[in-house]
Amino acid sequence: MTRTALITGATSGIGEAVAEAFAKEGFRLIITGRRAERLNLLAKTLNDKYRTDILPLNFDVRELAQVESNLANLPEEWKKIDILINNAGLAAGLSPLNDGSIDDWERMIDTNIKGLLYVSRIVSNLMTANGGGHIVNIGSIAGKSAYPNGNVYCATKFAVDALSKGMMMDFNQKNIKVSQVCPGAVETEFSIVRFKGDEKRAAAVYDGFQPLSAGDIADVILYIVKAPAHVNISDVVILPAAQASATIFNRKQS
Ligand code: NDP
Ligand code: 8X3
Repeated sequence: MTRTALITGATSGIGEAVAEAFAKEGFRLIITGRRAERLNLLAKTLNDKYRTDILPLNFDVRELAQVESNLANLPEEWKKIDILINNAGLAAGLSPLNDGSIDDWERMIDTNIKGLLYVSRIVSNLMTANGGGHIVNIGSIAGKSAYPNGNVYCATKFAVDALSKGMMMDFNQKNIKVSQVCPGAVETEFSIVRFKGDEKRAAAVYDGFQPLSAGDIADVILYIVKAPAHVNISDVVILPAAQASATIFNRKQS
């Protein structure tokens, strides 16, 4: 039977690559993000290319009222969500805690933790009503090990790690699988967002080694959601071959 997946943050990077991989697989998709133009273009492109039904929902995961009005009132034919990919997220800034921007902290906490919670609460209830489902949270190597100046971003991803474990326990009796995928360095818009549009500083993050692509992460997520019903791949760390920890990279100087 055709499965339906909801992917948050599908307007770029990992979320967009997952949307393409899932559409190619024939899944029906609910895709979300704040940038409406990109979202609608992606929906049209994937629909034209793969002929699968796509519902674009334009909202900010930080705004509870927007999350509720979009997800609690889904059209009847979209209420059976089989897979939720909690992907929307960001890092903002990279500085010692004493120099940190309160606004950056709030953006990260509100998006990466509270947004994931708002979406998961509603969708897990829909899944329960439909007899089960599969939630995949996008954590990070930053949620396994903190690194200098990463303080609040790392804390939000440690929270995702804890929530993934807690959700797996809470949903164990509800036939909802919970998985977490924790990437290392993936070249997306992530660093451009972190450094507030400074493309040179963002590019330097990936200097001298081959980072992961968003497609590499999408491949892993597709594998996880296609595992047999009795199998849950609960926690995956995926790193570039040149990365050995949150801070150790084998960079070749050119
Ligand atoms: P991108 O910046 O390319 O994509 C982030 C996505 O999140 C965009 O689609 C963006 O959409 C969406 N998003 C951000 N804030 C909000 C919000 N408030 N409401 C709704 N959507 C939002 O980065 P990545 O693809 O790399 O990041 C995806 C996830 O992967 C994040 O959770 C990130 O922490 C995680 N990750 C990334 C790694 C990397 O190295 N790139 C490594 C490990 C984890 P829009 O702006 O349109 O709202
Ligand atoms: C993104 C990876 O190491 O830049 O979560 O924090 S890192």
